[in-house]
Amino acid sequence: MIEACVLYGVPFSLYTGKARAYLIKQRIPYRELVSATEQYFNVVLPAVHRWRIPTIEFPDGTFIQDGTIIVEHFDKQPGVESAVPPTPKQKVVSLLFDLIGMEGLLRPAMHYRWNFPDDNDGYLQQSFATLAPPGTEDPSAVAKNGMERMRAAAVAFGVVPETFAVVEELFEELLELLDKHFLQVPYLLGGKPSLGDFGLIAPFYGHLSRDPYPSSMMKKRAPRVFRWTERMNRTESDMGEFPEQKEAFLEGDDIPDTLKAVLKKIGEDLVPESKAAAECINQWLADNNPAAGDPVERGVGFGEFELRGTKVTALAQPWRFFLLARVQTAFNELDDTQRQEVRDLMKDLGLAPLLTLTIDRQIKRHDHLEVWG
Ligand SMILES: N[C@@H](CCC(=O)N[C@@H](CS)C(=O)NCC(=O)O)C(=O)O
Repeated sequence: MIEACVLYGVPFSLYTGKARAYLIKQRIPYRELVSATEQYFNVVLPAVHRWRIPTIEFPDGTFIQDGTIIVEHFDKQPGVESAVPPTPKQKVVSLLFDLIGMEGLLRPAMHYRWNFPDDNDGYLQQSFATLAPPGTEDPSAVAKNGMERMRAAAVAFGVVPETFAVVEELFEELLELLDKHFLQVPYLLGGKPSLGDFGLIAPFYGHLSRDPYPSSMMKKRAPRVFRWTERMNRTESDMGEFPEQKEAFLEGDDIPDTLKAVLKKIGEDLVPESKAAAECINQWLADNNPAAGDPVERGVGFGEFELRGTKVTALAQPWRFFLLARVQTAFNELDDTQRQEVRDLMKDLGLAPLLTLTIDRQIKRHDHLEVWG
């Protein structure tokens, strides 16, 4: 039995959505608190060095900051059934969806939050005011500052008026394909959530299913995707629409055609952006040659790529390659026959470049921070 921990996070946070869904689905006892508490500022922050959510505080006074590391920690505990599928294709696809959720859908998540102010801003103001530290005289001023910062972040991720049309076009197509998939199965890979579901829920819960504009759009255009976002936040399997479905991953290492279509669509954006980011980060590494142990910044310049004829300029985030390296490690650990099967699948989906794309230095974690290896 795992003793209850505290999850510092807020409902509207993208990354918290992954850790929360994992804790709920795995029935790990936890209590969620906003990070605007005396305890967070006086005890947690000095230990983890930066204000970030999600952060876990264990009863013994230790911490984990970062949703991916949180999930990895719990997923290895005795008595917890791992969310990583055991079979080759499902394992790689699951890790890929984790990357997609953490990095690949930031543009739509930010666009639909920040560029529909008439629908969203009142709601976001009350949400961001909950981040005000204890004793703040004017929480609405804290909200305003936080919102301005995040609106600027949306621009850094490549959401500018010139790209609105292509971001919307791709997202609408993705919603339609996901809706078709969730007509067939309740979770990405069958009757229980995999690591990929936990990654994908991050943009889909905190932003896209809750903020008024995209929430209404999702309910109208892709009601089954909305149902999956509900399902991912309930302890039971919540798949009454699928009375015959076993609580298990699909048999035979199957990747259904409906999911292949989703991955192909996402690849249109994920592959060129990852290539552009790798090029930019490698140039930065050559120019700056950070010492081993130096902190890794969230972004180190901007990658440029084309999406359906539109130029996109987006922050090159090294963390993307920490996540991609996990996909590649899982692939490299397979035997020759399995590797060939996965390679064929990835080729078919237009995602093969992701199996070999790397940056020139490793990213490690030390004392809660990302550092250059
Ligand atoms: N890689 C981290 C990213 C966490 C993150 O950026 N969280 C946002 C809130 S959704 C945050 O704390 N932003 C504050 C900041 O970066 O200053 C994870 O996966 O947990």
